[in-house]
Order: sequence, then C-alpha cells, then structure tokens
Amino acid sequence: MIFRPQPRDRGAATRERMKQWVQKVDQRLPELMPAVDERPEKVHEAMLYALTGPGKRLRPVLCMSVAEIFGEVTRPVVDLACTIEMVHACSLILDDMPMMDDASLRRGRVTTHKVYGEDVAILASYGLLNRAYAVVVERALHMSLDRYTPEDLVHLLTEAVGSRGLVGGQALDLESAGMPPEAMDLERLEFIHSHKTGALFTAAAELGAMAVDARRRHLSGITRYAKNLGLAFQIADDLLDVQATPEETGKDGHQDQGKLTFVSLLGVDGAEALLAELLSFAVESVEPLGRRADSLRLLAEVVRRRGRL
Ligand code: GRG
Repeated sequence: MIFRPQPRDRGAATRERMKQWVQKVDQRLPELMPAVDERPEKVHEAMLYALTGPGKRLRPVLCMSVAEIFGEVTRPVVDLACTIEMVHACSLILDDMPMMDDASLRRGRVTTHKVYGEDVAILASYGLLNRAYAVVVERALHMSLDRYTPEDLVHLLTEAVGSRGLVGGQALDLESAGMPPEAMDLERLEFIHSHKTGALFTAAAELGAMAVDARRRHLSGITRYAKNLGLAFQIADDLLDVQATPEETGKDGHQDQGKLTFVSLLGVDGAEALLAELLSFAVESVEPLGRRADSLRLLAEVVRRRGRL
C-alpha cells in the first residue's frame, strides 16, 4: 500500500524544514564573521551584534527555498543565503541612524549606533556589506557552476544594493519626507519600496536559483514571485507599524508617523487589499512548479499573517 502524505502533514513538514534552515543560518552567521578579538575589535563586535540580533531570517530562507526547488541546500548554499542576511543587517544599521530613521530599538534590542556610537556603526555596516561580497565570491569560486560565473553572483548582489536597488529606494524615501502629501502617489511609493525592500527579496530568490545552477528560463517565475512578495512584505510592515506594539515588533512604535506609507495613502483596508492581491500574484507566479513550491507558498502565508516561521 502506498502511504501518501496528507496536505496538512506536507505543510507541517515544510514548515519544520524551513525552521531548521533558520537554525542553520543562526548557527552559520557568527562563523562567517571575523572574530571579535581580531582588530578592529569594536567594529567586529558591532558587526556581530547587528547581524545576530533575533531577526526572522526570511530573506535567507527565501534564498534556500528557491535553491531547494532546483537543487539541494548544501553548506555553500547556506553560506550564500547568509550573505543576504549580512546585507540586510548592513541596511538596518544605516536605516536606524539619526540622519535616517533615528531609531533606538531594533529586534527588541538597542540599535547598533546607540550601543557602539555612530562612527563604529557606519564602519560595521560597511564591514558587513563587504564581508557579504567576499563570501559570495569565495563560495562561488569553489562551487564551479556551469551556468553562472562568480561575477554573475556578485553582480546580482551589488546591483540589488546600489542606486538601482536599496540605495535608490532609500534615497527616494528620504527625498519624499520633505514633499507635500499631495505630491506623493502610489507609483512613487511602489518605486520606493520595490527598491528599498523588494530588491533584496528578489536578489535572495535569484541567488538561490543561481547557487544551484538553475536554468535561466526558470528564473522569471521566481523573480515575479519575489518582487510581489517583497512589496507585500513592506505593506505588511507598514500595517504592523500602526497595528502592533513595540513589544510585538521589537522596533520603536509608530516610526512611520507623519511619513507617507501604504497605510497613510490607502488606509488600513486598502493596504490589506493590496497586500492580499500581491500575495496572490506571488503564489500564481510559482503555480507551474506545483508542490515543489510549497515553501514559497508558506513564506507568502507568513507575510500575510505578519509573523515568523
Ligand atoms: C546596504 C549600502 C546599503 C545601503 C542601504 C538604509 C538603506 C540603504 C536602505 C533601507 C533598507 C531597509 C531597512 C528597508 C526596510 C525593510 C524592512 C521592512 C525591514 C524589516 O525587515 P524584517 O521584518 O526584519 O525582515 P528582521 O529584524 O526580522 O530581519
């Protein structure tokens, strides 16, 4: 007799596997960092502090989910996924600084610049970014992929970070802070967040595919999924800012007050509706992958309920 796992078992097994990936990332992140007793000690300590805070690790899990669809989540794949978390941590340090969001709480802990000072925080941020690039090149050189060169992988990440990615989105976001509300529209807001937040989700997913030598023609559905998921994630984050307490989010409350967000532009109901629409586009994009995309469907569900894995 053939015993076929029921959908509920399948869902539980997928979630369990993804939780294990979170643990692997948590274990590997500090191992990929310079030792804190190596000079410059303070900068290395600040890098580790920012990187190992209790984040949800959704971006590396996205990277590994895609890798699993087209190949296997081996140790080098985990390391590549960790580079996405390094870039994310780098961006969080900068985003929290006084000239940007001026935040004092992140992941339930005091922000990096408040603990180590602004000078050390900026250097730690650059330290994380460059460590990410170094690890990508080191791992890609040893993986000897057939379809992608190490340059392809590092190019993907640098473009996601640069002025056509995170930097660009953040720049427009800062510029928009001084604009009258009537000058802001949905198109500009989508541009900001598809760059500021979406670009790293997209890079995570594409890096996961490249890390296992997936065919280029398989990338388009994955890219569409990640773009929609990334924007949906930002809307979920905007909703959390008005609906959740600092204890629940680990961040300063109502950080977005006075800023243009999806909630201030569309209202809570409008933002909820757009969130649902984007998540259904995301899931549709990977429909042809069938059950192999279970982890991507679960990630969409995590974003919908604005939680953790
Ligand atoms: C990286 C050179 C370089 C520049 C970055 C500051 C900046 C330029 C961009 C801002 C990017 C940013 C912080 C976007 C917000 C994304 C967001 C919703 C973060 C919260 O992500 P979660 O909820 O956080 O996944 P955890 O703590 O769970 O990891």
